[in-house]
Amino acid sequence: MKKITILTLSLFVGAQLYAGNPADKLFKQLKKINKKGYMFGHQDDTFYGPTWQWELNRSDCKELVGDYPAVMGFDLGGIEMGDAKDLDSVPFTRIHDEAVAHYERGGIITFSWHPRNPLTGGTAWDVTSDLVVKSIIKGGPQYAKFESWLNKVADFLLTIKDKKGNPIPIIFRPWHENNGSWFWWGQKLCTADEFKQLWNMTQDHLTSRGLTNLLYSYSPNLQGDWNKERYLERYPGDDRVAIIGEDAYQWGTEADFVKQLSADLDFVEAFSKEHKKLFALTECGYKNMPDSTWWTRVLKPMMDKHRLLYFLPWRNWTTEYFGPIKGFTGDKDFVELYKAKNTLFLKDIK
Ligand code: BMA
Repeated sequence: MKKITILTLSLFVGAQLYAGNPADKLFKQLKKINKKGYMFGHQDDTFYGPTWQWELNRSDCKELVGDYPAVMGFDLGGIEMGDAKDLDSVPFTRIHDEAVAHYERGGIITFSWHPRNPLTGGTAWDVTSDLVVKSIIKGGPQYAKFESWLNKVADFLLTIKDKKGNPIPIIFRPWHENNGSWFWWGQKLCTADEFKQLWNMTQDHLTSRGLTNLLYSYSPNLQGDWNKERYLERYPGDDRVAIIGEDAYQWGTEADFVKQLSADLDFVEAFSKEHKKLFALTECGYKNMPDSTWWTRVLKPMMDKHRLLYFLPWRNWTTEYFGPIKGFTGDKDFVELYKAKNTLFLKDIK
């Protein structure tokens, strides 16, 4: 009897492992891809560029190099309000369709979330109160309201399915840039404990809604002087994170950017190795590209020195663009980056 039970149990466990949940499968796929090099990703790639908006079947990346980004980024900001469009005016129906289409063509999908401020009603950047996180975690007056927001996120993410109705694996990176203090969940706006409660509550709630297809990325901002103690202060934990992300823009001088990003990449690479995670530049760029050689002269050499999973320049909007665009400064340089063996676009990961 005992033997039969053990046999049945091990067959069951074996079948579970074999089936694997979608997030585990994606992690394995990413590890394999990472052996070949690092992927190019782009936010809102197929929705608009500085010279066009909302047309179907367009992509600044494809128009420049003849291939789609391997990774496509989308944002959920506004879904919590029941809005039809995200904070950047992209209809959620379009986000849904494009996420599914990118998965069906063999690509990787990532979602960020710039939710409104649940206490003041302002935007994600409303940092007028340092009581926001405290107000939405257990025991807080906005707890029920925030749970209803998480339910709206879950409702939407649960619709991201393939043709057969199976959930599509997604890299989800909530509460990003939390070492800065420009979002209501930032460093000076909540304690480390409150931040971790927020992370856990988000993750546990989405899991309880059946979202086992999310691979979580913890994505602080460029710091320049990480050390273990500082990094671990708000790190949600090895059991809660699969990808160590970093958002890194060149806002100031090139020398400062290179110094800070080189130091951070060294740190996150070592940290990822020790904690068995992958790591990526989950947002990056140089606003409105003023430099014709930045991609291959500044960014690429730093990325080449590390086992990076992907880099994802932010959106190409009219007033602020971060990705490559045909006819714009840096386009020829980006083609050189594209041609390199270790830079991976959609066709390279299929
Ligand atoms: C920021 C800017 C904003 C945008 C937000 C969410 O970095 O690009 O204009 O609304 O990201 O995409």
